[in-house]
Amino acid sequence: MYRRIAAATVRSRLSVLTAKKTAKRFISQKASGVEKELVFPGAVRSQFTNLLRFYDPTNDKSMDTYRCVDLSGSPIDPEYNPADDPFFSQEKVIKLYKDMVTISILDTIMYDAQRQGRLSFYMVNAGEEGIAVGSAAALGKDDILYCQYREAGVFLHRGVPLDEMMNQLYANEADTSAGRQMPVHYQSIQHNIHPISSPLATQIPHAAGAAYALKIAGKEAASICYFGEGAASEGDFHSAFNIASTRSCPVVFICRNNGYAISTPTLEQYRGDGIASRGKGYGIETIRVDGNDIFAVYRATRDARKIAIEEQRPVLIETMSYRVSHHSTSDDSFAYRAKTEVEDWKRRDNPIARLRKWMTNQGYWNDALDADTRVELRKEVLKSFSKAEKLKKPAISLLFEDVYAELPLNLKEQREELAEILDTYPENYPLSVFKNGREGLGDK
Ligand SMILES: Cc1ncc(C[n+]2csc(CCOP(=O)(O)OP(=O)(O)O)c2C)c(N)n1
Ligand SMILES: [Mg+2]
Repeated sequence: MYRRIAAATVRSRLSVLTAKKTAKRFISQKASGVEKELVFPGAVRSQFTNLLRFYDPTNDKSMDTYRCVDLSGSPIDPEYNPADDPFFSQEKVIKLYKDMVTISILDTIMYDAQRQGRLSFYMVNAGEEGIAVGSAAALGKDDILYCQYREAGVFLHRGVPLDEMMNQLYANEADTSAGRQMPVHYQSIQHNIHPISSPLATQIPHAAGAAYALKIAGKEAASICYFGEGAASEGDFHSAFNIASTRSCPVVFICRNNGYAISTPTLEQYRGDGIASRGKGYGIETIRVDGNDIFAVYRATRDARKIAIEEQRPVLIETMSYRVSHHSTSDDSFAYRAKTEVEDWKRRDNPIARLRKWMTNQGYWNDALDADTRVELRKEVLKSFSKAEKLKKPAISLLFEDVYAELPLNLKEQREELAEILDTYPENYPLSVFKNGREGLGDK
């Protein structure tokens, strides 16, 4: 059962840990007698050998990939059957399924809308809906979340309204990021999800730092960090993993390994055993799971979160998937991968089809229900879409606000200059699309 730990217990445990560490540090500096070997402080568990052998990691067995439901939707874990897990009531499973389907419908509509020039950019989640929704289902409301950009399901499942996501995509006057971010850079203060940041991997050290803060404050919550396997090539990944490990930070790292970093396939990104082997390298407990199996993702995240909070240390989950879509609307992936490769994946397996098979086996679902549900969800997405599209763009004054408490001289000058240009050439600037039009900038 889940062990609850009070803030005071965490704090006292931390001070004991610090005291023990200090004591240990002194002992390891001392010789422990002539008859005993000295232990090198840099590898205290290493044994001496008289054989000169280079360690070759390519001889290691690759880390297993955990799944509890197979391609046909049948349970295969002798120790765990989702049908017996009280968490997966019929109602709950249908909610998980609907969230995944909603994201996939959102993807289709927004991808096409971008192609029609109605928004500037979009990134689809196809093939990775199970990772986002399944992991989000295992999190607590006080957990602090950091996403990359292909985790729309996390936002939706955590309760961020579709309207709010759509407002962000349209960068309209109701957008919580005030129209200052690219589309798909969602955020939600209310749901403890930090804004998505375009420069890759910046969220990883942030998440490690937030976890350290949670530890110091003795909070019963974890920091949760999503990133792609490509982002794991950044220096930020390595510094974050090392600080999280050495400071024992309660953070769950969730890597989505979808086989590509834009056009670079994983075969060209690394030679090791995926990203999981790096967790091992940093002394972080690690599991690799099948990202198409929402139950496996949920279960791994639930257990990882428990370890992070109860044992106050980081955990890595490498979720395996395949990026079915182009990287973004700015990419044409058929320039670097075969269409047949993508078609094969689409046909063989995906998280939505897998859960649907399981639900059908359970008698929870059938084709008619599925068709009706999809029609309903499509209507909901389209309703949000047309509401967001009708709203105006944010007021122009927001170009200058929210950075300094008081506008510095150089920005005041730029603002005056902009006002002058807008007033001189009104025919070239259709200000009616912005909230309060020209008035939205204020006086010169
Ligand atoms: C610092 C930085 N370098 C490069 C980019 C350009 N870029 C955006 S996404 C991406 C690939 C990331 O791949 P991965 O982390 O595997 O995520 P995926 O797109 O596969 O979900 C790159 C190189 C960037 N945004 N930031
Ligand atoms: Mg990737």
